[in-house]
Amino acid sequence: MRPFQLSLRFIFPLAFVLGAFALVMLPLVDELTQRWFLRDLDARSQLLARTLREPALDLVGLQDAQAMRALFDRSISDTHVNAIAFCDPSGRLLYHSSAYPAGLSCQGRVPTGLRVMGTPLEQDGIVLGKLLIAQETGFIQRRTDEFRNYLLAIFLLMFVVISALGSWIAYWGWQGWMQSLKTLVRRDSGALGMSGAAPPEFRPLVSDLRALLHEMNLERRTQQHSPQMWTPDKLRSLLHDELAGDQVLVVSNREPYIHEQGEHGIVVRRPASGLVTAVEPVMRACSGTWIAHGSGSADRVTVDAHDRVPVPPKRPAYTLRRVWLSNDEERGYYYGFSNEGLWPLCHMAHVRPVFRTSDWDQYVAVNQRFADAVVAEAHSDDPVVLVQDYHFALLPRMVRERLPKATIIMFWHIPWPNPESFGICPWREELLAGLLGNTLLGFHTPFHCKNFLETVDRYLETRIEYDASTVSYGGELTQVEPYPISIAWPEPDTPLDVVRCRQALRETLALPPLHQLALGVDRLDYTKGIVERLQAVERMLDLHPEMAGRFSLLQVAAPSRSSLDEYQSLEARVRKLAASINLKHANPVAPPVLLRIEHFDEDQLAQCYRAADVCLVTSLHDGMNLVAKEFIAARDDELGVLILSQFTGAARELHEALIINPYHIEQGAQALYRALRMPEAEQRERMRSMRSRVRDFNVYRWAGLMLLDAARLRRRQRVTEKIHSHSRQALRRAS
Ligand code: ADQ
Repeated sequence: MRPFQLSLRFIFPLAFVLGAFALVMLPLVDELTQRWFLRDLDARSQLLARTLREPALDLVGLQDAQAMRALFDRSISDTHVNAIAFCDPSGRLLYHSSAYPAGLSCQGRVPTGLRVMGTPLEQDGIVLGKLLIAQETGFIQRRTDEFRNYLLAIFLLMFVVISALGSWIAYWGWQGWMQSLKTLVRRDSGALGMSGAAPPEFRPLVSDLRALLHEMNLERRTQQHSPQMWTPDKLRSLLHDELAGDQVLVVSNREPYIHEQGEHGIVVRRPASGLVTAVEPVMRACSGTWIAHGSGSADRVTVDAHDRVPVPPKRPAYTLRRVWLSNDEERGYYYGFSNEGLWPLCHMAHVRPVFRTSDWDQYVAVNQRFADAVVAEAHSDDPVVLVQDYHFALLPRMVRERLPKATIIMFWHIPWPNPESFGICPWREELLAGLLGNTLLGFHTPFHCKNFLETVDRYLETRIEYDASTVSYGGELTQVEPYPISIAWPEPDTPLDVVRCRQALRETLALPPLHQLALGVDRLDYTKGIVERLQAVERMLDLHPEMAGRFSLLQVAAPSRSSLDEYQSLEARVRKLAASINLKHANPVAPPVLLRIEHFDEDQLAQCYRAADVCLVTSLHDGMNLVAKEFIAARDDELGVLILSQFTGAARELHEALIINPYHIEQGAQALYRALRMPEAEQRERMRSMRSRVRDFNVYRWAGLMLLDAARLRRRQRVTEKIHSHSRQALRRAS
């Protein structure tokens, strides 16, 4: 197919050039042949006149009309000569051949289809008259037409032969080129630098390819054998080595720092968001620009004239560029399409997605606004753009159209559903086409990647290489890979030790010092399984009533998307359920459920993680869940038990947690009871193993692997461009 397309590239110009040539040439050739034939006729007439001169003069002298006619008739028998006549000097017709056309006269009148030549006949300087020789010209047009047809046929034949020859050369050239390239790559990937001499036409590419393959091999070995090397410094040096001088732009809906108007002035708040938790360390390391929605009440007064503000406020390391959204835009794009449509669509939590055309319109418009901001912030035509999450499914293609050379990496922080579930979205094709504007598209797990590839396969006309995990769409390639997200491993100088945290938190909550505490930390979202968690607590207390007064669940839930009905009713349901459990298992020591619907700061959360005996993560569906990893990272005493839903991405990594099905309330209750009674030795064994994994597979590794892949794809793109330009030159030489 490819060689055929290549041939078409020169067949069309060839047809055009030959056609134009024929168009110009044919009238010229017509004129030329006609002129040749006429000249030929005139020459014949002159010759005939010279031949007739002597006998004709004799017969004029004898005035023998009969002999003259016989002479003329003999001369016209086997030529194109139509008639011969003799006129006297006064223009009177004296003699003529038997055939004599009616319109022909001695005064110069010539009927159409004849060419007449008059030759004066002189004797001793006296003009005796004029010999008229009339020849037919009809055959000239016939022959010119014939000649033109031959010429056209020759042009056509030339076109067919050149095209066939060209296609054949292109086909074999392409085959040979591909074959040699394959051999070269195979040979080089097998034994770097050990290969024999490359064919001369590949020599310009060999060193590039070798360098590329060498780096890839080294990289693979580094990743396989030394995962613990991922630190902020390593990430920084990776950015420096691999993307030296390249600009990094992050796009997300949520901003990493929100300026709010407080009672005593402006305060800075960090949002409760897994995405911000994960991406912030990357930006600190690479000093790029983060483009996000300015949602805080004091955001506008803290930016400069270009809507930029340096962050983090205490020690600025990168730039935050804020994009302003109207209430309508925010309602349609964020609350509407993103959170009432895509969020439930991608999470199997039995909440039905709502799709409205007006929301979709705002989603398209806001994606375009952010894409414009990316283009405006880009200093070069090939920045590295890191797009975050489901709010910007259309943005990658919009940016790709304006900056075709950009390396666009998108991470989809939530699960990707199966093709049937995704298929209910009325704009599924548009969303998929938007996502295929990415150079690299990342999900948390291989399962989400597989779902995505199958969805693309179902709804778009693409070429998918499952082995290589790539999608080819509209001539562009998107690499789809799993990158399990993680957290930054805490600094060793964490302020309070576990014993002090336990004491402090129990005092704050008015609990006895040895009171057992389970912890839930979430955004207040129906996917987090908070209701199911409370039901498991209730069931555990039903089964083990002796635990009432010795155990409580501290549920910290950050208000989220509270303007949506679904979230309001969830909050009401959680509050009601907590109150009813507290009533049912009321005791003089402590309520079984301590519900805090509020945002905690970093230190408060760290204290909770370190003070808890058990952490409950019971999501009904979750891309990864960073709370599970934060809990593990906080436990430098190597104690504490993690109960983890099997429907989180984290469950694929943290096998030593107590894995449960959150829908199965009994199972949750049993796991909770088991966790509360787990011996310290077992806790330590489990926690140690999980800590080592989370420390090694931290957020720097997540970002590092993605950026390494991006750098690899960038190099590949450059090599591909070289190969293309090289093959274009080779083809040009061949044809
Ligand atoms: P989220 O749905 O926001 O993230 P999660 O991964 O658990 O879910 O991250 C929540 C973050 O918010 C954590 O860093 C946590 O500490 C913080 N947080 C939660 N409750 C809080 C509270 N009350 N006060 C303060 N902070 C609080 C999405 C996907 C996840 C994916 C992440 C990262 O839904 O599946 O793991 O992105 O990709």
